[in-house]
Amino acid sequence: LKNIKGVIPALITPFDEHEEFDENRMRKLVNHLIERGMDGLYLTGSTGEGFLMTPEERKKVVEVVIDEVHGRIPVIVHVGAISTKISIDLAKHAYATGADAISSVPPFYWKFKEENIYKYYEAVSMSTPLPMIVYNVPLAGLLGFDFICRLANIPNVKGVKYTACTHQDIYKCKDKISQDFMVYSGADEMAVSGIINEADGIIGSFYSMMPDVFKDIYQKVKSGDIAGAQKKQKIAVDIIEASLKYDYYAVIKESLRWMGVDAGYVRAPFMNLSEEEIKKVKQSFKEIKA
Ligand code: HMN
Repeated sequence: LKNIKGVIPALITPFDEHEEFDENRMRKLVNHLIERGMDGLYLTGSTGEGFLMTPEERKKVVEVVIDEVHGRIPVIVHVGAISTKISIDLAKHAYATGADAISSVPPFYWKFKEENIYKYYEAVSMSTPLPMIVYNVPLAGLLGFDFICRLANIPNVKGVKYTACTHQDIYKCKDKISQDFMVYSGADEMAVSGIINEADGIIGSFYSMMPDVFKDIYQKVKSGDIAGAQKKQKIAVDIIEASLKYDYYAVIKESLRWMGVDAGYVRAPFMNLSEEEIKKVKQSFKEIKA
């Protein structure tokens, strides 16, 4: 995992007007993000609407992206599902297709006990030689610092995607587990904080929409220009908060369209923006002061 650092968009999945995966739009988006200097891609996670797709559809997305990336940047495949069996199948497929790493949310919905979650990560991680990035995200149930340290004992668990707000645990993971244990900060609103707290990279939804802004933020923090980074972060927060009023994967897709990259539509139950909403979003973005 040590070569996977920097700004990593959690890739949206473009669907067409009939909610079918749109391979051509995906290929164009991938090239756009590589041209903007993105350091890796994170596929079929929450942002990729992974839980709304069948395993076969998820596999197709992975195949198309890995083919289009063609080794230019690392690809992390989110293989999380509630069923260990499905996740293992997705993990094996990711490995066979040429992914650089896998990642997974813990099994969710039934509020599984720590032991179930440990066994899940152990089985999925050990089903391929790929490094596994465990995922600490409020939506799926937070893992907690001590449990992350325990999961790090599983040989292939090499990092964590950290979307909780307790950012002190980012550097604590590195200090307690190992400096080689990779931590990716997952809250886009707190990218500066994540990097200051020693995250190796940032993985998030809005990096597809604002790749240049976050690349600049990342480089500024790394070079010690915290004030400059924070100035940009504040603008990004305003844009993110304006987007969160809607189904924001739809806002990301819509705004990519304004920028000349047609990223398609969302899949129900997410909702695309109405004409009226598009006007409102554009207006609220215009009102944000740089
Ligand atoms: C993924 O799994 O696709 C994302 O990487 C998750 C990512 O951390 C995002 N979190 C969620 O979607 C819950 C953030 O980028 C988030 O969208 C952003 O911080 C806005 O709140």
